[in-house]
Amino acid sequence: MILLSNREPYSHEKTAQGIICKKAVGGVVSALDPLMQQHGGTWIAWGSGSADFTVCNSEKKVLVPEEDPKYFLKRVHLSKEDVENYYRGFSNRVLWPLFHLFVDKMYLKEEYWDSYYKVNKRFAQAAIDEIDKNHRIWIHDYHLSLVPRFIREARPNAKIAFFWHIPWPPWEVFDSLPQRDELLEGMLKSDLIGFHTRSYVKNFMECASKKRNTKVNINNGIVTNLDNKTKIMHFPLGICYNDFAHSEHAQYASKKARRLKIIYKAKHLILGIDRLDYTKGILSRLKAFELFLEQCTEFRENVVLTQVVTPSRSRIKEYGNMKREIDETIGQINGRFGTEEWTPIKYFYRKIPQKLLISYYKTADIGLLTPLRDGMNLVAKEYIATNRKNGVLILSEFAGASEELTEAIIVNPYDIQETADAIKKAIIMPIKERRQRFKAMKKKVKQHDSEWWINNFLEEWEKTYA
Ligand code: GDG
Repeated sequence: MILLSNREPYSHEKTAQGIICKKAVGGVVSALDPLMQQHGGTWIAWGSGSADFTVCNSEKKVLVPEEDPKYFLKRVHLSKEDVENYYRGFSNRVLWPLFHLFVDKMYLKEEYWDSYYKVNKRFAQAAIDEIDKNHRIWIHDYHLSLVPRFIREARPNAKIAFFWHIPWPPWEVFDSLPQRDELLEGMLKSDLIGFHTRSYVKNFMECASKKRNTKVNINNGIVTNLDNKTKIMHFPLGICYNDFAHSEHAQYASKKARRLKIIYKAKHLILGIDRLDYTKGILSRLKAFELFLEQCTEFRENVVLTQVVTPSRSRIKEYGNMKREIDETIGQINGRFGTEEWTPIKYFYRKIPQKLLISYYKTADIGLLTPLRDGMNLVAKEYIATNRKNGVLILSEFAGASEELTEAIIVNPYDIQETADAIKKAIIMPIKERRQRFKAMKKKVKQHDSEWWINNFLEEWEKTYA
């Protein structure tokens, strides 16, 4: 297997104690690292750690995991300009907003596209240098949409698949991208393209149908672009269920969870965990919580919202502004409703350790995850896998996960009143109903875990060559 993604699964960092190897956290690495460890091969990614190239050999490769090496991590070097233009620019200021339907946040600049094109070529070359006829090449996410094309040009018979982790928008939105043709052309050199949900598949097919020299067959999910046939399917990404339900931190987490409940003096603990991003709907959620406190006076002093915001992309201006707005809104709400004994919102702006994350998942009575748009939202699945209290999930209808987790209380996150009502509904929900909904969701999260996702994807990929 040759796997390509922008972010690397392990980074090497210079510290006062010497060079240390850090594993990246997050759903994608948790799903794909075991696959690579099992099959071996090469994972190609941006070498972003401060000591990444110090530990690599002359081919920019290092064996990972450090303690029990199983596969090669091959690093692609990005200059400061590449990071600014390919990563922060085209990937995160053009594709990210547009594909999450925030068209007016899209910021176009010529250097962005030039750099995206060049860096995609560099990633492709790093793969081309490795390929032999038995290899499978699996490319991940919106940073690398042109890579299939560059690889196909050099290796016409290569076996190439792509997985797109963010939403795919309807044609009327995709249409606004000046490089829409290049993007489709790049991706359609894959044999298989996967998305999280049926609706993203439908949108993609519609966009492909507008392209010249392209035929779309809705019935069998095949798009034919010139000589190339690509199968388009949905594969909802699952989590590594056991890492959450039977976590190695279980003992610590149970103890901590009990303490959290006492420290917070909360009869009802609500949890929100998000990367700092306008797509995650943090501000609308805070406004909904404020409205709930305003209208449902009987629950004041009994409810605490714990909101963890993980720093992300802080060097992009909008993100810095949004952080300030979140800080201010939380200050206002706590100032308005808080008492000597009770703070309505406990707010953490940092990445919390995994064992604390598990403690919160375990003990929260309500998971409040209301992104304005989200490819999947793995936090929702992690909460259900870990929770021990028949927790109620309030989930945005615009998160990919809502296609599967239909027993959640599904809300339109733009509708502040509906979200406030959902908080009340979750608090007063009879235990029997909580149990039923929770059990049904847990079953799905357990069955459709990351291993199921990978096997399903690999099987369908194999079928494309039958
Ligand atoms: C993209 C798409 C799609 C978060 N804060 C902490 C922490 N996390 C971990 C969670 C979870 C992951 O990060 C976040 O995953 P999400 O899926 O919720 O969101 P994105 O990062 O935006 O991911 C998304 C995903 O790709 C996969 O395809 O679902 O739609 O946007 O695993 O646990 N982990 C720790 N501390 C934190 O503070 N330890």
